[in-house]
Amino acid sequence: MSYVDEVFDLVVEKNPAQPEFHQAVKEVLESLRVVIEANEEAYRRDALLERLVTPERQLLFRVPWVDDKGQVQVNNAFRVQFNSAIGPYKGGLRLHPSVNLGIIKFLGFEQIFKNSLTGLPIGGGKGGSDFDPKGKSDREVMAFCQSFMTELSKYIGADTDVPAGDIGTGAREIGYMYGQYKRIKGVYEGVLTGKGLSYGGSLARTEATGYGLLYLTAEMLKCNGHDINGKTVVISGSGNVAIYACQKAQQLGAKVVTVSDSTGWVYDPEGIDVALLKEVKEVKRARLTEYAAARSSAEYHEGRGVWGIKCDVALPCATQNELLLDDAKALVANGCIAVAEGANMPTTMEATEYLQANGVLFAPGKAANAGGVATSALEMSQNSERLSWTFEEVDSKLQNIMVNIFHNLDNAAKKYGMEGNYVAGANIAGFLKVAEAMTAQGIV
Ligand code: NDP
Ligand code: 2IT
Repeated sequence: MSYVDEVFDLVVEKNPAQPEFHQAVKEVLESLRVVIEANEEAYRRDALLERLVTPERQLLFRVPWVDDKGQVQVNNAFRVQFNSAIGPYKGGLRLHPSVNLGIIKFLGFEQIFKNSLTGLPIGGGKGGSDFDPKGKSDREVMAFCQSFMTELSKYIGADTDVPAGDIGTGAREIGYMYGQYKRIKGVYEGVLTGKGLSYGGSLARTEATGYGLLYLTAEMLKCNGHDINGKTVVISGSGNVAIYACQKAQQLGAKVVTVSDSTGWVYDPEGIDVALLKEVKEVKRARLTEYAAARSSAEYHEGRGVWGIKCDVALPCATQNELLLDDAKALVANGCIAVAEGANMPTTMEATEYLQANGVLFAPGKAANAGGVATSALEMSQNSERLSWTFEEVDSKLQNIMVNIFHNLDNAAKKYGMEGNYVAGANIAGFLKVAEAMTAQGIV
């Protein structure tokens, strides 16, 4: 049996009931076959793949907190410190009822390669909890965040592990967590990114994932003879990534006609009104029904459905496995030319393969959404030098990073005989740097 297949079987055997983790590992290992085969003897001797798929450290802890009625609640929490070969662990914290160890491991594993692709010195990690911020009062969210950080603070630091936002963790949650870390440790350091601008945050971090997604998508289109200007775009999600993807798409001359949330979706043929979307989602924390109620051109539909709308470009920006084979078929039938993943692993493997087989340009999340973590690394740099850069400075660095990422994965795909396969290109380019660092550092 090949080394890749042996290691994949081992992952399934040793990590039962973690399907998302298996899926993430399978996608990476499949596209690494050609690289692994070329170095098989050395990699096998060093158990390089076994070490790569096994987190350096996994923290599991309980988070007790008191709700507004005086009732004690208990949540499960996780921090997976996956790989520190090229820098301190770096990656977000997800707060969502669906969070479990397998979800955090899939996200942490993806983060290793994503962070490598940014070209910046950050290792891979991820964390979170099954706490649901939805419907909780600010006081309850603070109680949870303080209790969560009381335990997490023992394991993180500006030079060891630097968490940030993800689903359910935005500016409010980062603020409460930062306050508690500072209080417990007595140090003012860049231990979290995505901080508020008044206490060490970076300009453009809020916008970075969505903006970066569009910078990479525009470059991919350009290099394949298309122009983002004038394209019709469908977006799923209506959170941090979706909102700023929408904004930048419009700035680049595209028309975004859909957004969604966990209960329904909006079709707005006139183009999404970003100011209204921000008011509904960032200020009121309300449902998309409120967006539709306030805008006569918008239709609201229950359930899922954005991939059935005719478009040139599709940007999944909500969550994992939200774009399935039938959705891919609908996109192809409607003439879609490009899909770029704003979310982590939103497209199933069979949907990805169908899109690629039908000539759709496909940018995987670990490249396309890397602008968020890249700008987090820029926030770390600013914190270290105790300076703040202007919006334009950060944004122009972000643009360069995204354009470089695209060319790195394009070149890697070409070099290994898979021209146009950006999934393989991203996995190979991300892997090679980490593998070289792991090899140089010996058996650790
Ligand atoms: P937010 O919490 O800001 O928004 C998430 C959006 O996705 C909401 O509209 C939410 O709807 C929807 N959503 C979440 N879970 C589900 C679900 N199970 N089914 C349907 N819809 C769902 O998160 P972000 O925008 O930050 O994150 C979105 C994606 O992007 C995630 O995959 C995340 O890992 C990834 N990502 C985020 C980065 C960042 O910097 N924030 C960086 C790189 C990737 P509702 O409000 O109804 O729950
Ligand atoms: O998935 C991701 O890359 C993020 N949620 C951002 C991580 C970060 O450290 O900014």
